[in-house]
Amino acid sequence: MAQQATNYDEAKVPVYKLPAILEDGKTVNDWESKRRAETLSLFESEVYGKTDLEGVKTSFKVAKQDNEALDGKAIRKEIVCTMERNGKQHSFSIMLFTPKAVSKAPVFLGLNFYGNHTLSTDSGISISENWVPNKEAFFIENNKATETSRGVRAYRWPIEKIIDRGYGLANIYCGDLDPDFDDSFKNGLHSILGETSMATIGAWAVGFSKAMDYLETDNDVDAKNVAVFGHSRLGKAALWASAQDPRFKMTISNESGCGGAALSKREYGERLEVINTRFPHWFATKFKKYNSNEAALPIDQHQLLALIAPRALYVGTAEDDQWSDPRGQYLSLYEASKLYESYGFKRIPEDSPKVNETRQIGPLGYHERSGKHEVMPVDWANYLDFADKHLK
Ligand code: GTR
Repeated sequence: MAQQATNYDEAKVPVYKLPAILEDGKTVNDWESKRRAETLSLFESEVYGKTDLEGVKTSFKVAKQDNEALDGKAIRKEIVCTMERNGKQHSFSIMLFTPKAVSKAPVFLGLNFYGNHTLSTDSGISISENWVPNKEAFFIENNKATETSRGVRAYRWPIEKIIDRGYGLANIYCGDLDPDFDDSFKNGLHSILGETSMATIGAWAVGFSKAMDYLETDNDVDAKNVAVFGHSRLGKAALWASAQDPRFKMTISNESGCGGAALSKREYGERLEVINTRFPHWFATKFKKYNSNEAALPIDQHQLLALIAPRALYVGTAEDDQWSDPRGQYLSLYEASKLYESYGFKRIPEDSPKVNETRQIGPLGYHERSGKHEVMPVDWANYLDFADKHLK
């Protein structure tokens, strides 16, 4: 299939028309009574597929607990979540650290790329037996995680800092929910579901909500103050989870880009044809209909952000990650801020802030830091400051 050249030139962004989040003259009441549900169902049918867990029974079991984790500062639990339907089961683990200094802690809930054990060198953390990508061959062998990979992603998750600031951290390995390869939806959560339009990002989003079901039962957690966090493809999943599940008080999208926070109709950086070809399992089959035809989309990603209103929402981007279109992610947030305005908050300015300048206005946050596609300490510094305002 011939593919278009990637556009990184602002002057070559086509003239595009974004569907209105809310028609002129309509109110928050119109949004909440009608337009919100219409918008959600468009994302289900055109983009991510529908989350249909009809007939699924879910149970949780605390399988491991260490009350002296992180040199005695934290409690670490491993919770096994089992989902069952028509006699078939699928299980995944939730890793949870909570600070002992706080009786009920607000929590950051995230998904990770290579296993919960990659977040810390703590040898008590179980290593997933499931398929792991071989991409980082130095710590993955034959698609299996091994002891050598303990802590390899700790730099992306400053657990001690999070705990010291009074927050908990919960995490799930995304491959325990649904493996990140095109398996015609046979594995992971799909293995217990019948015919479904839900794709892999949809299955990852389910993980966030199932973890929330558990957090609501944990006495060490303040489940009214949970932030979802995801980087890149997992940022797309975090946004979709929060759009569907209003229990999340705060949402952080770190460089989620195409199919996440970025506007598709700008056709800047990653395009739908590219993402749908390289990752045919991420989105609903119907999304492919818009390959090289973003103009025909009846919705765009600013409406995904609008589904999170009026809750706290932070979009982090990076200057060297033009593939994910930082400007398109900011404009998406700007458009969504018009709905926040209807809720009585301030609309954010249309111009992006300067690189490395943090913009936090009411429930909306944004930065474009210098550097590449990554999760950096400065990203977390901003997210923690934002959380101090919205989760405490
Ligand atoms: C890229 C993909 C992006 C982003 C990224 C990631 O290959 O094109 O949309 O999801 O992967 O997840 O790191």
